[in-house]
Amino acid sequence: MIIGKDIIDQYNKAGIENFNSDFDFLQNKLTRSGANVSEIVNKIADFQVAIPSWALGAGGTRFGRFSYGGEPAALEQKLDDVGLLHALTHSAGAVSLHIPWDIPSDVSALKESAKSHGLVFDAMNSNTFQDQPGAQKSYKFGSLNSVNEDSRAYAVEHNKEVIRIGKELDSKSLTVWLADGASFPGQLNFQTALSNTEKSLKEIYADMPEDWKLFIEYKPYEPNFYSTTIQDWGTSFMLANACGERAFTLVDLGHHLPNTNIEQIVATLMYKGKLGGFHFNDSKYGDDDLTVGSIKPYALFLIFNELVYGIENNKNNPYPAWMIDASHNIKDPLEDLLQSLEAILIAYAQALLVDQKALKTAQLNNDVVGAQDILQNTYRTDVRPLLQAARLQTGAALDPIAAYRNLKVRETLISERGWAKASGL
Ligand SMILES: [Mn+2]
Repeated sequence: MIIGKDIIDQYNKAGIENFNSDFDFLQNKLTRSGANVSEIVNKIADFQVAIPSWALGAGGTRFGRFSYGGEPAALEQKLDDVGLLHALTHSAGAVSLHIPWDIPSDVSALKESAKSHGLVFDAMNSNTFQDQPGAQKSYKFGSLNSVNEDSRAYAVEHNKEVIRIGKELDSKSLTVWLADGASFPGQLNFQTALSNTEKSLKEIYADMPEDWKLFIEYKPYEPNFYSTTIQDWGTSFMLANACGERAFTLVDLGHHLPNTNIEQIVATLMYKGKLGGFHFNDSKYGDDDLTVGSIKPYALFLIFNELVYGIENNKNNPYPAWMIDASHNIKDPLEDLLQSLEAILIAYAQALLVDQKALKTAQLNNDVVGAQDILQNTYRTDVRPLLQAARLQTGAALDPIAAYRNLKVRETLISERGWAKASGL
């Protein structure tokens, strides 16, 4: 299924009058307070978030998985789904592949398909957290950190293969997330595990083309429940520094213990020019991978406030690679991703509206009440008409979820692909 611009334009007609009235109201209000509304709308229109190939079908838990009708069965269909999201929002202009789940059989055909949807290939993801059918070495007791030299070499070689495939697709970065760790005290020597990981990552880093970046993700626990070798931002930061200047830390919102101050981690990493990538999701308890902004929207805003500050003030930090890393267990995966994109852009728009000059003055005067008011007044502004203006400008849908339902996208996918999940997710 392909949603053409003419269909979206036609659909938008019904909502244009309400939009104009909502936008005029907000524009007047924001202009009065000194905001440059058209500049902000342009920034929202430019903001692109990568969709990972594994988020397009129903996820699951360790207890089970409930399939969703019309799920993509092959890589080409996954690209088509991201294309649908991009047509509706014009903010999902990149796809992030996972090897070996997404090994392309025909690279040039895949690149052609991506181009037709207006998509680029973002960071490549390696997988050393499970053994593949026919694997010659096992990762059961670790991959890059393994005490077994053969398993380490096997895992390093896999990452090199991911780089090779990524090069063919014009990707420019590799994300490494490791499940490596221990489930019981005494199982691993912490220092040996860390040293092996560092050596392995340096080998992978040395294999990357000059214009590639390495993103090192961290996570405190799960699947190992006693220790994880790259457990926190500090360990990732240390390893990135050990690898070199094109290695960076990647922050995944769900990879923190409860109540961690993630906005402060973001600020610290950007201050040192080491925040490379960012994975969006939300959680109540652990790495729940829920829809972005569904549980802690204010925390998301505070994080974006630091991201925007860092983008504007820390020129030593590269522009971060954005990706949604969520799992949809009961919702329509595409509707869930549309909700996540909306939440991301709302937080981004609000962060762009923070009066940084007034905030700095309040901070210099130790005006605690004033500083809090500046942030909360912005957070309490309904910025959705700005998102709609950006979408109208780029030919996307005024209300992507309503358009998705109105155009019967899921029903069409089910009729095209059927109910049964074939493979590949
Ligand atoms: Mn992640």
